[in-house]
Amino acid sequence: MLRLLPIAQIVCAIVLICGGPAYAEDSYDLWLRYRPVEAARLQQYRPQATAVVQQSHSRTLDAAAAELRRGIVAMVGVAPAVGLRDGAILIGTPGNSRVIAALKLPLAELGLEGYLIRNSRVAGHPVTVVAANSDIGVLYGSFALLRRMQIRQPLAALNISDTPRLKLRMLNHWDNLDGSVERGYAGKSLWNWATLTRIDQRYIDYARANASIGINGTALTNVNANAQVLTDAYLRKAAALANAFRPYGIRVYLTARFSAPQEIGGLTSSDPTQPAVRAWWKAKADEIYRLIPDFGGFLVKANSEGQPGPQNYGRSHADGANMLADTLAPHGGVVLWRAFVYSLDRNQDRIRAAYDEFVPFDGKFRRNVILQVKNGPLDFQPREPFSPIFGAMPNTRLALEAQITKEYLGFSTHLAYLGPLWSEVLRSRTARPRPTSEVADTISAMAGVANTGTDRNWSGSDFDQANWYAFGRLAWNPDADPRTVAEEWARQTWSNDPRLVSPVVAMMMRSRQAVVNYMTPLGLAHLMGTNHHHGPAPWVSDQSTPAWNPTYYHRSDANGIGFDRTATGSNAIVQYAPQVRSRLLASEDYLLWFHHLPWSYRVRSGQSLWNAMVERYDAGVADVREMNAQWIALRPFVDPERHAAVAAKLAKQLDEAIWWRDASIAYWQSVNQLPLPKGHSAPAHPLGYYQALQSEKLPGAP
Ligand code: GCW
Repeated sequence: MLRLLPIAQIVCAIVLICGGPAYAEDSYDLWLRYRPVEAARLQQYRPQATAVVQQSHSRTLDAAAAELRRGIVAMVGVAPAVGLRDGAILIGTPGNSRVIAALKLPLAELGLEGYLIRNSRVAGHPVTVVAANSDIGVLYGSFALLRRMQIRQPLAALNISDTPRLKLRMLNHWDNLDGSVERGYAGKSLWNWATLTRIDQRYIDYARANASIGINGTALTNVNANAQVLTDAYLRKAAALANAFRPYGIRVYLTARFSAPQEIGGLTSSDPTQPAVRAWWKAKADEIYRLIPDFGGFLVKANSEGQPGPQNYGRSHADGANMLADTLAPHGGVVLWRAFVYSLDRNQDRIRAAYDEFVPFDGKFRRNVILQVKNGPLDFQPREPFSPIFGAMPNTRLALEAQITKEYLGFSTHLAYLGPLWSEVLRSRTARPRPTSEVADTISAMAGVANTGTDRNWSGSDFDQANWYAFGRLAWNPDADPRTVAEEWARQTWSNDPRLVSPVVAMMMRSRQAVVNYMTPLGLAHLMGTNHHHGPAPWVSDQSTPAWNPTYYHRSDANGIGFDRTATGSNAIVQYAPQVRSRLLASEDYLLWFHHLPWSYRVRSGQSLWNAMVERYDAGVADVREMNAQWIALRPFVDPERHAAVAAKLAKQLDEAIWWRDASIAYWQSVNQLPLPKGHSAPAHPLGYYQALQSEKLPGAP
């Protein structure tokens, strides 16, 4: 054995060097993999990607050209030339390319970020033109052209124009200065504050990935903010990142801790009405803009979950937001002021709080304040109705905050594609301010709580990359079909083989509802362990923090279950426009969100509520079982590295789905004493087992 070891090592080394697939996949390239095009398509692509032609230079234009070259050489196998010829790709704006100006393209409607891709003729040569009003539009168009190639669409007879519907499309990193990430499941923070201002390739690749999906802003730091980031040393580091991201159209934002004037400014108060406080913030804003001329602005969590804010001084959210906004306005910056506020009083309905707090201030915020509202009124649950603030503040700019990192949907372990969740919210009818309005019509921005970290695969799992991707695509076009987005992601990320594409898309499209079913069926919410937010804990009831407790939300007893938000209960339903109330109240997706019902209540199928719940738990587990089988069957079409990584996650997800189902059922049975419906097997363990497991007294949590 001992003598064999060196030989075994040599054999391993030889296999590593010579053997294996042409590409070792480590998931780092995200959806920008640019793998070689199959022979049939290659015949079409090669003559249409012979050169990349630019008539002037800027960092953004150069980045666009470099990306096209990188993609083309990898996909088509021939390095593109630089001069005009048949099959060239010509990139630019009328301002920086005489040839493009001469084409007199219809660019007027495209705004600053839109683009146009067209086949045309220049000096007798057939060419493809990627044109826009700005270099960043050209970059977006270049990525769009590469996407077409990656998903094997024809390059002939192109006449595409596209422009983002929302002006601001940003990531929010809940990254702390010590490198930890709040609710991060993909390693440490991407920002290495110790080595910054040095720019690592990873920052550039982050910017490329974001630009490829149209993200144009990034808040680097946690909303649970540390004032230190506003000190000179950190601002210089942030400026280095801003400089690296600038060519990719991404502006940097920072979180502003409301008590910063005291913490780092030596003042005795942070009262927003005090001249000294206002002067401090004004000087701070001026200092930031000297370092970062295109600084995006501040993101603020105030008077929420212990964060300081204007209410500490008897001032309103509007007082606080407007004071900061005034310091940024001369520089063109904005304040993103979060609406995530609530009290822990068990006699109040937590989900009413944000609306009650902010709607009276409609029209009272400065034009450069954007109120940032979570998609639902609670907190990123697997399913919630849309927040009633959307549509209710027509004189205030609103951002929709979505959570890409899956705090409540199984972290980076569970496969849950969030495209359908976000699309469901964005397409929800608010009936305000116009009868036909949908959530997407009421917002001018989207912010996504990022799922990125130092893990080689960026997002903690391969399939979580899809959520980053889908967030960008939906922020660009909230009407985009999440299935189409899933398919384009799958083709770019895995392969264009139809034997892979359709099962992968099918897995993705069923995955979010599966999570809803095994965690929080029929409108239930917030049933997880209350600190880590992972795993079932419907029994938790801590009198000191009621609005963080599952029992506060499900309100179950021997007679029934659910939170009555109709007129007989908290009446939160009146926060919605009258025209949408009946739809929300009638939806079984929100049944126990809005109603407290007896266990014997008959759902639409005719089953009792209890049997319907059990059926959903079973369906959720069955879906995950099938996703496992679907993935195993895909082994021939996926590289071994990524196949194994996903398979391991899915196996764990199945264990945890069963854990959720069994623990939930065991608990509900302890409450309602009802037998299980026919055909359903009893939970593997008694309730006490799951309770102990959740409090981590038992080893071997699933
Ligand atoms: O969902 C809760 C999270 C907190 C988070 C907070 C918020 C950043 O559990 O970790 O804090 O929401 O959105 O402010």
